[in-house]
Amino acid sequence: MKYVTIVGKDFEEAVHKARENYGPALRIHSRRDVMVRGGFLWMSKRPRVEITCYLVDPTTLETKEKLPLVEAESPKVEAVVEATPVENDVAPSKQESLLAHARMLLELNDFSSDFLQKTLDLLQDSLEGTDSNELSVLEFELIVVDKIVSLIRIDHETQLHPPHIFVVLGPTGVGKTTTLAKIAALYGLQNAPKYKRSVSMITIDSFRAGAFEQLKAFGTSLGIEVAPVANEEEFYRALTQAEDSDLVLVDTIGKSPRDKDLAVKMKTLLSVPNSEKTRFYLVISSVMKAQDILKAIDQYSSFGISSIIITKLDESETIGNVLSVCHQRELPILFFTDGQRVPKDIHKASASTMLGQLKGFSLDFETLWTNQIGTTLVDPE
Ligand SMILES: Nc1nc2c(ncn2[C@@H]2O[C@H](COP(=O)(O)OP(=O)(O)OP(=O)(O)O)[C@@H](O)[C@H]2O)c(=O)[nH]1
Ligand SMILES: [Mg+2]
Repeated sequence: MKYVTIVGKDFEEAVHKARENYGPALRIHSRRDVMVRGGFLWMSKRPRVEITCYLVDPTTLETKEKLPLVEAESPKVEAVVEATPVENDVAPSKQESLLAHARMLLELNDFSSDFLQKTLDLLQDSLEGTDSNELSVLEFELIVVDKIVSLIRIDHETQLHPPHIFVVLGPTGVGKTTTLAKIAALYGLQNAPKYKRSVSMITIDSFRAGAFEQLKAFGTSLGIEVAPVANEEEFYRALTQAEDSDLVLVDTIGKSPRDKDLAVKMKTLLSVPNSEKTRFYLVISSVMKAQDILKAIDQYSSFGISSIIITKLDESETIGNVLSVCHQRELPILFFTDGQRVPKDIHKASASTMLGQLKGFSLDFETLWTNQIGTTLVDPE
C-alpha cells in the first residue's frame, strides 16, 4: 500500500491538498501537529498539521467514486523538525482506517470533541458487528450520517402544530425579526389548508428606533397585522385582539439579557401571555462560537426554551459547532435559515437540511434524500 504524508497550515488545508492530489482513492490514516521551518533563511519555525494517508486500489472503489489514480507527483512536504518519524510500514486495519476517515469528517465539520467521541463510540459498536472489509467508503459514510442524525433531535411537533403564542428570543442581531417574518409567511401563506394558519404579529421591541418599522414593513408585504407593545397593558390588549388568530408571533428585544433592567422588563412582559398557550424559541446564528451559543442558552433558559432556530447557514462554513451544542443541551432544532430573503430563506429542520450542510463526504446527499423527504410543510415561493 502506498503511503504519503502531507503538511498543511491546519487540518482542513492538509485534507484539501491531499484530496486535490489523490482524489477519492485517498484514506487518512493519522494526523499530528508538527513544527516546520520557514520564513527568511528558514530561520523561523511554524506550527503545522501533518496527515498521513494511504491510497487504496482504485479497482476496489465503487463506480461512482472511481477516478483514475494518477501517480501524482509527491506533494510538497516542508522540512519537518522536532517530530518523530511516521511508522509507514504498519498498515492500519480496515476498521481503523474507517474510523480515521470518520474522525476526519467530523473534525472537518467542526463537531465538538465530545460529539466526535460519542459518534466514534457508536461507529465502533456498529463496526464490531460487521465485517469492515466488506464495507465500501460510501456505505460507511451512510453509517456515519446515521449516527450524527441519531444524536440530533428535530422539533417536528412545533413544525406541524405551532403553539398559539410563539415567542422568539435571542442575542442581538442573530435574525429574530427576519426569521419571525419568514415563519409568518411559512404558515400564513401556506397553500396546503392542513398547515395554513391565520397569523398575527406582536413586537415588544417597540421602543428601539426603527425596530417596529422593520417588522411592520415585513407585515405589510405579507398582509399581516403587526402590533407594537410597550407595557403589560398594551400586551394584554394586543393579545386579546389577536385571540382569533391561530398563530401569534411575538418578536422580542434584541439586546443582551446581561443588561439587567432590560432582562427584568422582558421577563415581566413575557409573563403576560397565557403560559399554557405560549412556547419560547431561541434564535442563534450558526456563525456564533460554541461558547457564545452555550452562554445564550444559559441566559434565556429561565424562559424554558422549546427548541432552537439556527440562522445564517449561508454565512457559516460548518455547522458541527451548533449541532454539537444542541446535542449537549438536549435541545431540538426547529428551523434553519440561510439568507436574508423573506420568505424564501427558511427551511424546517430535518435530517436532509442538516446533512446538506455537511462537507467533505463522498456521499451525494441530494440524491440520497430525494426520495425520502416526506415534505409536510410546503415552503412558500
Ligand atoms: N445572511 C443572512 N443574513 C440574515 C439571516 N437572517 C437574518 N439575516 C440578517 O441579519 C441582520 C439582522 O437581522 P434581524 O432580523 O434584524 O436580527 P434581530 O435578531 O432581530 O436583531 P435585533 O432585533 O437588533 O437584535 C439583517 O441584516 C438580516 O437581513 C440569514 O439567515 N442569513
Ligand atoms: Mg429584531
